[in-house]
Amino acid sequence: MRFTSLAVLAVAPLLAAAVNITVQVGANGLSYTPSNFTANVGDIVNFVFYAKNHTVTQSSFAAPCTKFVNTTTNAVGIASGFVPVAANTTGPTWSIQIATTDPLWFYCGQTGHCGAGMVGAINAVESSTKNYAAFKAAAMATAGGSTSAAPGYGGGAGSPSTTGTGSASTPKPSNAASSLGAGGAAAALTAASLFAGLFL
Ligand SMILES: *[C@@H]1O[C@H](CO)[C@@H](O)[C@H](O)[C@H]1NC(C)=O
Ligand SMILES: *[C@@H]1O[C@H](CO)[C@@H](O)[C@H](O)[C@H]1NC(C)=O
Ligand SMILES: *[C@@H]1O[C@H](CO)[C@@H](O)[C@H](O)[C@H]1NC(C)=O
Ligand SMILES: *[C@@H]1O[C@H](CO)[C@@H](O)[C@H](O)[C@H]1NC(C)=O
Ligand SMILES: *[C@@H]1O[C@H](CO)[C@@H](O)[C@H](O)[C@H]1NC(C)=O
Ligand SMILES: [Cu+2]
Repeated sequence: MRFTSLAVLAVAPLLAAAVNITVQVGANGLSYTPSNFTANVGDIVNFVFYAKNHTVTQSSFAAPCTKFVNTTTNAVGIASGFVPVAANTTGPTWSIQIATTDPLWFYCGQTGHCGAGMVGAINAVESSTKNYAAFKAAAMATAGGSTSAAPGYGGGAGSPSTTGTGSASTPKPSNAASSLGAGGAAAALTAASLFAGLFL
């Protein structure tokens, strides 16, 4: 019994309390602020959208400006869809919950923004060749991010800035992170509730 108690005590400090992390989208030009940070499993990342018409779309290190799709499972990455926000105003918040500490790469799907360096990474490993600086450099080496205009899922009816309604055909997010909620349409609806709450 004593052993069991000690084991629990030894593990407990590893279970850091989940925290909220705020990322400003487009508050400082074509960039995320912060754009390169760590997060623990369970943490919530709140993306606050600023003026213009940006996205947060998951990609991969290999293809920084292309929407991530797992070719084995067909699961797609996280994607906010386009979020138009009027000049000098602050738009809605879109949230994800971190599900693993694997690196999560993302970019803005608006034409030209990824190629201008509007990318971000969560839990990129600095000592790896696949670090944030290398990712951003690769993004900026793409042809102006021109392959990136397609919105991720949620870009249409799921856009948080308009109706906020989830699409029934919303694909399941990859396991790197999840929109708040259980995934799939349920996640979209949960996100919709969050957005509705912010607007009303
Ligand atoms: C953390 O973010 C979630 C989702 O945006 C929000 O519901 C919650 O109130 C936030 N918690 C704190 C302590 O700010
Ligand atoms: C695709 O999904 C499978 C099954 O969940 C997983 O093992 C694999 O690592 C995923 N591939 C990528 C590139 O994330
Ligand atoms: C936001 O950008 C997308 C992609 O360029 C475009 O289809 C959409 O009409 C834009 N929304 C607004 C309100 O400008
Ligand atoms: C936004 O604010 C800037 C600086 O205060 C101002 O020059 C600009 O006219 C404003 N734009 C709009 C659309 O209100
Ligand atoms: C990215 O963040 C890591 C810490 O998480 C830091 O060591 C590294 O210098 C950052 N890289 C850039 C290019 O800002
Ligand atoms: Cu953008």
